[in-house]
Amino acid sequence: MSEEKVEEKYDSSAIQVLEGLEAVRKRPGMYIGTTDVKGLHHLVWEIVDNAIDESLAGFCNNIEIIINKDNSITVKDDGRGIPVEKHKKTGISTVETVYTVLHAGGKFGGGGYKVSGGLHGVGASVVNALSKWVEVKVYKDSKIYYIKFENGGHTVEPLKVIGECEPNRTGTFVTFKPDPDIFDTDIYDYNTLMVRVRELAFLNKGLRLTLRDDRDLDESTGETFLYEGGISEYVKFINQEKTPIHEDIIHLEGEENNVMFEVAMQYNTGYNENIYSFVNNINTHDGGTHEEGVKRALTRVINSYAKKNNILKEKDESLTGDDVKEGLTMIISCKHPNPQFEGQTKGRLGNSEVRKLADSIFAKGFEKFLLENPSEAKVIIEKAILASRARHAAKKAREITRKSDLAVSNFFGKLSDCKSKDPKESEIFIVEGDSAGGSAKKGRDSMTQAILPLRGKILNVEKNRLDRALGNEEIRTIITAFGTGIGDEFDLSKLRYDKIVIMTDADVDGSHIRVLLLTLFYRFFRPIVEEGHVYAAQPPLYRIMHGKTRKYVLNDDELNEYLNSLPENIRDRAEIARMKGLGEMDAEELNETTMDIEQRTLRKITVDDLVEADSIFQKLMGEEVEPRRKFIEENAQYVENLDI
Ligand code: 28F
Repeated sequence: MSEEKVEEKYDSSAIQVLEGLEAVRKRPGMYIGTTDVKGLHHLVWEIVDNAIDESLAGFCNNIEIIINKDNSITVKDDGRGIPVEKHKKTGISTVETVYTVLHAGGKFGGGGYKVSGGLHGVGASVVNALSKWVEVKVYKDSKIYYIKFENGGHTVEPLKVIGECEPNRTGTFVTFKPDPDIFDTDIYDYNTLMVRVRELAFLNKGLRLTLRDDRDLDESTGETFLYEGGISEYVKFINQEKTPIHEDIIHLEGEENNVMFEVAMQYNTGYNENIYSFVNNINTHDGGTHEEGVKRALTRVINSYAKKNNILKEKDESLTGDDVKEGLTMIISCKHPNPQFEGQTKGRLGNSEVRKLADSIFAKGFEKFLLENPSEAKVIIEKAILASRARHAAKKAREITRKSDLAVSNFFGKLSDCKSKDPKESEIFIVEGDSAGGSAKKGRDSMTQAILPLRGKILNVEKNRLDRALGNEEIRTIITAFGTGIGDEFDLSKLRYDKIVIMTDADVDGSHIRVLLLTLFYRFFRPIVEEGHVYAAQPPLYRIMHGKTRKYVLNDDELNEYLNSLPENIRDRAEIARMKGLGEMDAEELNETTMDIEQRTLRKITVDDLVEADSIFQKLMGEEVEPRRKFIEENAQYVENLDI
């Protein structure tokens, strides 16, 4: 093609490039979901996914992620290196094409959710569009190539060779700085990155992932994750604070019409199911056909094995899906060339053909395991039978609860309900003890604020099944007050309050009650937490008096900030009192500091990372005392700092 031809071609595609990236800057949410802290972290995953794709292709074994001092991010891989020769369609190098031409397969764009697994560089141009600058280095053919983009993807340093490297050294290094004009925050959170990097290591066995934080002035911190055992090690990790009921982690895998399918599972003595499923490393929080196929097969295989081996009598009722999932930790990982994601957050796999495929691969493998391990099979089935008996007992207990509590005055004796019957404006404050209950009743707005004083400690539901929980007076009162029912009868639309505020003291005792309540909500009322109805009240820690002014502050930082804001002479005379607890605040103080909608500060409790939250609950509420004692000592105020 003659020079001017290429020239003219380049202009037209150059315009298309800028229009494409401009579109991303105009509506970033279309491509990365949000521009809050979640969107900021999503940029990292777009680049890391491209390195992971190079690993899936079999050419990359190491990926390094570095948080630089300026909160820019560097991602390095030792793959083949993005091709540098001219791209036939665009007339510019492939690496520049990958970073400047918007691909149709973007997230929420054409073709639904971001398709990873082999389609290199899908998200790279989106990251470029939303970055202040991006630098790419490619190591290949004994050379180091370099290209730089600025202000949303403009090429400011065209591709050039900047050095030599050893002939067998290949890879791609990308550094980008998110554009502060696009994102609410540009501060990266190490823990957020760590949890997902660790998960990617579990999901991609044998791939080494290193995360390093160079922002701390004197020393950089970092961790390396490498799991040869893949998702079996993920199950072991989740079960580390639990007590397994069979030694080995069961691992099954299979492939049918180039869909890869893998399951790892292990039962523990607990009562909760921890089942996490993934498609092409994407966490399908809302499940989908892969999960449904496995669960269907699990129930069928366990029932048929139990009947065949006379562990269940013919006349016995079959075990349900819930019975066979009690205490089960399971990771399902599916690799699919053309996944269809459904739902608001694209967290559900929709491909219908996967249901049967998952069912048959799982059933074959699990049947084989049960036949080859009769003693493990017996232990697993007996646990499901116990769960089934508890389910029947819970049903009976619930019947008793419904009849007795609603009628018996003792329930209403406990709850000081609000006058309004409109859930949208109603709030319920759960307080510890009658003294706090007393001042809360006096200090509240009785139109919209209900008070539920807890007299005793509520049961630790982490260590008890639903039927035991229903035997606990305090828990029955909470269930009746919420109005939603519990367990498989739970109905969020019946929730009688928009806000459920845990108002306990900031001391260890108060934190313990808060954790017991959170465990109860997390285990048996999870949608209430997921929908953001649960809050922790933030009672003040200090009262500062000077002249007629009374100022309350939540913590040490606010105390220093307020004192520094006072003129020298007033500051010296100010009287600072540390608040002992809610119980010794009078009604007016409690109202103006902690309850009054205009003045209070509530911390919303969100279940953001199930695995993390689950392991924290395990530490605090599980059987093993050691992890709990250590953890509470370290984090007595943990709920203040942790959005669980
Ligand atoms: C730090 C981020 O982006 N790594 C990548 C490759 C390797 C190839 C490639 C990428 C255009 C669309 C094919 C090399 N040699 N790390 C990364 N490594 N992209 S992105 O190709 C992109 C082409 O698909 C590559 C031979 N084949 C592919």
